[in-house]
Amino acid sequence: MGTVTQLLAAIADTGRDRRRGGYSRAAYTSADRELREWFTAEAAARGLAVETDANGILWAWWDLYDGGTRRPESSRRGALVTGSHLDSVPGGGAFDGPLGVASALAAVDRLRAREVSGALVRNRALAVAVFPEEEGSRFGVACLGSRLLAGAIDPARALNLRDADGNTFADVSRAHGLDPDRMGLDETALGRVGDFVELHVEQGRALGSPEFAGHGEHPGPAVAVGSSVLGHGRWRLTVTGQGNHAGTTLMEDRADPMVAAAQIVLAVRKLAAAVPGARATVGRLEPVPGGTNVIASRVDLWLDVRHPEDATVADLVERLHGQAQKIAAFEGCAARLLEESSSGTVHFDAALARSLEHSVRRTVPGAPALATGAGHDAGVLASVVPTGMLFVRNPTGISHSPEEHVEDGDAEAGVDALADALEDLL
Ligand code: HGY
Ligand code: MN
Ligand code: MN
Ligand code: MN
Repeated sequence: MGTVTQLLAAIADTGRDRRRGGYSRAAYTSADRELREWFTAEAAARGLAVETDANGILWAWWDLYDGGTRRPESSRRGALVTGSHLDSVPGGGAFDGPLGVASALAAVDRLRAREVSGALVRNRALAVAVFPEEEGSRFGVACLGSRLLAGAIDPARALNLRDADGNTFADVSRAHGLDPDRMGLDETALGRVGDFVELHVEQGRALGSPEFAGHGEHPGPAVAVGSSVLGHGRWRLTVTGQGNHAGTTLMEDRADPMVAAAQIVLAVRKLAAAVPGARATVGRLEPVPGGTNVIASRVDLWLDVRHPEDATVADLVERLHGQAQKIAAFEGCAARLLEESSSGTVHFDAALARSLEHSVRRTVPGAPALATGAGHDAGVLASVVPTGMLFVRNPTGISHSPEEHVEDGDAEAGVDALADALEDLL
């Protein structure tokens, strides 16, 4: 069966991005298919029944048995579910997503051994779930799979989302054997989720020791219990100007959207820095047509804004939009804002979070509560089912980067904590 480190080693070459470094594992690409095959094989090796639902979510079922007979599918109602995602951001790290999936498989190993020894008698089935397009790196909306499952996005809107090559989510889903007409709120699948627990690599510095800030054993607890997910949203800002020739167009004759965009990026930092707790990022900027000797006709910028208060996110975006329009007008351009996706701050189910804290603290004394600045499928599911999260130390404190890291010992501590938390809930 293998440790979580060995499980992750098996996919260490899948989706490597030679140009950016790290991994680029977008949904429904060849890398994603390889990861799904890896997961399906590992789940089958554990006797888990793997199914893909209408929204493309993988469910690996550890059903209840009466003697040697598997109980009917109706016994899956109200099951305990754990899992995460396998897709990545462009040039992402090895742990964001896969650590939660591999830890869930390793935790099932521990629990199956406890059941065989008679130490564990389960009252409900358990499933390991893998949600597609959590990063939203291909179709622009984060947690697309869990949002469809929970009815948190209009399926018609989701199906019309396009990737950078213009492929619609509907066409790509169809090419992967899904039926777009069946996508959306799935009461049957949701009815099977009694509680959901996601283990995830910590993506900031909360568990690492700043003075170390790097590989190696850090003092203090290696596992934290999630308390909330920061509200966040994504907007696409389009700045249009006058495309032209870089050599024949005098400087005073230009309406250059790239010049406007540069000032807008600076305005984003200035405005967000003045709001305590706010985070705003322009991580992606695309000039069109993008020629070295061409003044761009248009520049698209993608804005990621987060804050514990949803009203503050909305206010910050409104002010950014106003600023962008002023800057664009000054440069003879125009700016337009389109929302991609947003979800409010999520506080986890207190009862479940308390029970997770209780069991994690047995395994990891002093495990703190952690308000994560990163979005997660658990943040979406928390609106429809009792949900909790566990976080495992990332000593570099860096994520969405090849520098993201988890020490082997901490990864094992994460599996121990997850197995204990799940056992308490089974
Ligand atoms: O963007 C996020 O916070 C998450 O990693 N999808
Ligand atoms: Mn991520
Ligand atoms: Mn993630
Ligand atoms: Mn290391």
